[in-house]
Amino acid sequence: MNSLDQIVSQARADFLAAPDAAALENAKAVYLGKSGQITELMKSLGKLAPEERKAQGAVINAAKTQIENALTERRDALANAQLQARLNAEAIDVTLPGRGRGVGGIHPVMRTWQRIEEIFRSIGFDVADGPEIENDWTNFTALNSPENHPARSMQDTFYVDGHDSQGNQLLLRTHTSPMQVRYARANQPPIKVIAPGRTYRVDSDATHSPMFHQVEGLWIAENISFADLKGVYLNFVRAFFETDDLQVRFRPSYFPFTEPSAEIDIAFGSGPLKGRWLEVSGSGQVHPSVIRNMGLDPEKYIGFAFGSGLERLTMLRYGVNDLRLFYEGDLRFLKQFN
Ligand code: 2NL
Repeated sequence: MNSLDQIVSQARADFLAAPDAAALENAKAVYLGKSGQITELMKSLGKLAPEERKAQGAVINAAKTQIENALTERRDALANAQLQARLNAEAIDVTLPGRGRGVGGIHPVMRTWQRIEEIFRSIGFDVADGPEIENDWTNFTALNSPENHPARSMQDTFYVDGHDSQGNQLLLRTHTSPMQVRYARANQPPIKVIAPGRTYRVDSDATHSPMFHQVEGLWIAENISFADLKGVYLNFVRAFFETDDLQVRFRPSYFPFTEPSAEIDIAFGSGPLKGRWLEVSGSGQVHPSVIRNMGLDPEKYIGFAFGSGLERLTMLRYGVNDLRLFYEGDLRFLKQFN
């Protein structure tokens, strides 16, 4: 074997031994680089006689081509091996079922909210929606809550820094009644409206959450009586709990914004809660001062109102025994309602 053949076969061996692209380029330099063996042989051609130079040049060129081919071959092999390794590492089992996209659901309290709107709309009530950041006049004063009432204390109500354009202190509404006041001031009687929504109180334990939901109802007209409130509420609870086997009872109570006032209790005729009186709402005839704060004449108009907690209604309807379950976002709980 002449020395050129040796160079070619050594180059082949070196290229094959190169484990990666960088090593291969280093190996290439030994033969084809600026002072590589083939390059040096080419340079030495200049010292030969023209005849010899031509013959020798052709032989060196042939060797160079062989080395270049071996280099290309090894480059392709290394690139293929690298691609194959990546494909193996990132292997995807296309036969696996897709992960899918979880289907959202409606929160049980929101479900109650929607059902209540539907039921009251069906008997001619409008649905009113308004600000959760209220002012103390609309939330308290207009509703006959005296300046020194404990509900107005820093301990019971979330106050917001700042005042509205009338100079009234801002706060998070403690009930949805202020929306009823707004609605009554903006509409002419007869008024039939419910105001469902989020409300806030400084209260947090097993049966109280600082944020909870209420629905209040208001009916103002010239000739209505407590019997109308009773009829509306009975119709509501029978529709809401999907049973006529249910009794309603009004028990005397006190609220600053109603006089007289009553708690509304219900009792199911069957089921796990059968025969137990359950408190579901406060209610009453709207206090004359409150009617006046709505811009109406209490000698002409009479109003009836009620207020119920959406969490409470939801717990009774579905048999949920802990209020906190509504706020934990635990899918094992929430999934049961969808
Ligand atoms: C409760 C008590 C009640 C009302 C809410 C009301 C609204 C206006 C005027 C008069 Cl604008 N009253 N709402 C009346 C009586 C009771 O709710 O503790 N609910 C859970």
